[in-house]
Amino acid sequence: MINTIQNKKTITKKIKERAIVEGFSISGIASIPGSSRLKLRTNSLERWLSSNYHAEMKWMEAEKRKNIGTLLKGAKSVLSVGFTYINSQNNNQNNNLKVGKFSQGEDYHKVIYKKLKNIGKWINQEIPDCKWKICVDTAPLLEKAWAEESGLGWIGKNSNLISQKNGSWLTLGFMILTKDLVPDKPHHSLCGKCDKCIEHCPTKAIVEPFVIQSDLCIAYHTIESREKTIPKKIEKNLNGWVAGCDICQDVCPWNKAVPYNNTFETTPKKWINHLNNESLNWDDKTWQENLKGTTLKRIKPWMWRRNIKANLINK
Ligand code: B12
Repeated sequence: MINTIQNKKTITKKIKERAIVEGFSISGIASIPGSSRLKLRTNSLERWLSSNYHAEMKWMEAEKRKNIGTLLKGAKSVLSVGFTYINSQNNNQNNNLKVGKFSQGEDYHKVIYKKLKNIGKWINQEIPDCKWKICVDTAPLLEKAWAEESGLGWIGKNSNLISQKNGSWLTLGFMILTKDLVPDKPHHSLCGKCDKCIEHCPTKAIVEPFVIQSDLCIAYHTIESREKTIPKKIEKNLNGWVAGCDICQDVCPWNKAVPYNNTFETTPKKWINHLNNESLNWDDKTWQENLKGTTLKRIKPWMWRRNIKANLINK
């Protein structure tokens, strides 16, 4: 019995260490089905959906999102990882047109997937009877809630997962496992009385602490919305944002002195720091070439033109 517990502890530690070796800045483990906190977060999702805060993102309604067990038969644990994307070459200060820092380098979906796959290969050797499944953003999973449950950090008032050491400049990745592992303790919130994110959001998209109304969020309108035009009340507050928005994270005190991850994966594509109105003349082929390898591919050339024009109207 003691041997089994010891073995479980050792393998848990090794998996988390592998994640750091692969280049993640944080890693943690949660047990499925999770604590009562996870039930609360799932209720929050229900409330969010019934308030229509997902706007046109109908895919957010997938029932599976409420039950991680449906993603892998026999799932017992989750490995959660955070990939730091902030790079000392990110420059949104003096730019005419701005792009969210999470999307300035290599496509984080691919970067995280590749690293997790390496961990998977290692698991195949070490625990051959363990099945695993990788989820990065696109699977119906309440990612921030599971990251919080795994002890990576807490869900901040801006609704992003914040780590005490690494702030919120993290994209998240998950590996669901059929192996029973030792869970980490969920992190408690350290936002305290700070409301900077709520106060600084120019479109008042944080309608109450922790809750984003997507159709008020600049990130939603510039990345997700397929509407032909951007609503006037958003348009006049764009202030240069053409793809995503970092305001609620830029003002967060937990992001003030966090370590950079200056790797090729996070280095901004050259064109991003020089993006200006001339890009309106780029044809679709030029856009495709520039967007290659980045997560910005999701934004179609016509949407870039829509977003840039919307910025110009208020110049
Ligand atoms: C839909 C979506 C969006 C939408 C909606 C945003 C949102 N907050 O839901 C839009 C397009 C607006 C968006 C924007 C961005 N996104 Co986004 N998005 C997602 C996605 C696909 C689902 C999020 C979700 O489940 N929303 C549903 C609602 C119910 O969840 P929620 O806001 O997280 O609500 C939680 C809190 O309210 C909390 N809660 C409720 N009550 C209480 C009370 C207390 C006390 C506490 C502590 C918490 C709490 O519980 C809820 C459920 O977990 C995830 C990937 C995934 N599969 O999870 C990425 C994800 C959240 N996005 C991400 C990123 C990077 C962004 C942007 C920063 C990009 C940018 N620079 O523009 C912005 C940030 C905007 C913001 N402040 O949220 C990262 C966030 C990483 C991190 N550190 O947290 C994720 C995790 C993708 C990834 N794999 O890395 N996104």
